[in-house]
Amino acid sequence: KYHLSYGERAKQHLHPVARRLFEIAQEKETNVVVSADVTTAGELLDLADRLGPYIAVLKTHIDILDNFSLTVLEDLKALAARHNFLIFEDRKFVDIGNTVQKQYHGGALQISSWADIVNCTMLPGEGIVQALAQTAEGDNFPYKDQRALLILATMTSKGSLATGEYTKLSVECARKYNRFVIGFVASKSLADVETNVAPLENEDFVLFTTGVNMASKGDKLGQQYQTPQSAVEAGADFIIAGRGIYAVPDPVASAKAYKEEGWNAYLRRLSKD
Ligand code: UP6
Repeated sequence: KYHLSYGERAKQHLHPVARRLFEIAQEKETNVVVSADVTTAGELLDLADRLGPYIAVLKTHIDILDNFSLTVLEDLKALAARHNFLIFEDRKFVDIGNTVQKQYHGGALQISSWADIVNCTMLPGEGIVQALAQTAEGDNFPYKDQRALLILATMTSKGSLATGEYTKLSVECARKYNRFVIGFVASKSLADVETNVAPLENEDFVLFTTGVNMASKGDKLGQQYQTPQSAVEAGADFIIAGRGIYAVPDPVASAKAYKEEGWNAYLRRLSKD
């Protein structure tokens, strides 16, 4: 679907969360996701408020907050509503079905109550997706149709084992559970991955790409970066940047720069196909 605009994809998509995501991207003219990996509630809310106008999604690791409390999430939700962005908790669920259901819905972090989008790894096999989908599609789930899952299909860290069979199972499970799974986190398009599950009719999975940085090639702990432009050229619909945006003297200026590069690359992709 790379030849379609976000607005067109918003109209056609069957999943309400994907529709909202594309609508936001189109309206705000941004495909930027900021990975707000700061460790205090104050910094997180401050970033959300200042960067909110320039992003489509705010990605959190809520368990890295030193001073976590559930009230932070009320404030975060209010900022998401004010600035019109979605919240993606980068929880990377990785356990048996019975456990991830409890980690997702309820628990200390109440993730299902505030995160529009969550993600999981495929290491445990199909059951993890089945379990999360079962929770989200259950009759008693209060946020029905307002929640979505991304599958972590590849990783950006050096020596990652999220390749081959792992990535193949990611695509297969996205197809099998497409009422909850809206896409992937991966470094490039997965359109060429050979699978044993045929593509769906009008399939339109959303691709989020992490490891995006305009000024660095990587860090000392194995992270590997590409630029917003190369990510979009490789198939990213949304570019996720953390330190490139928040760990610089002027995060607002940086968010604007990523927005511009990401959006221009998207426009070029549209005009090419
Ligand atoms: N992330 C990756 N690579 C992956 C999956 N997730 O970097 O394969 C996440 C990290 C971090 C963010 O957990 O929150 O994306 C990247 O941050 P950075 O831009 O500061 O490197």
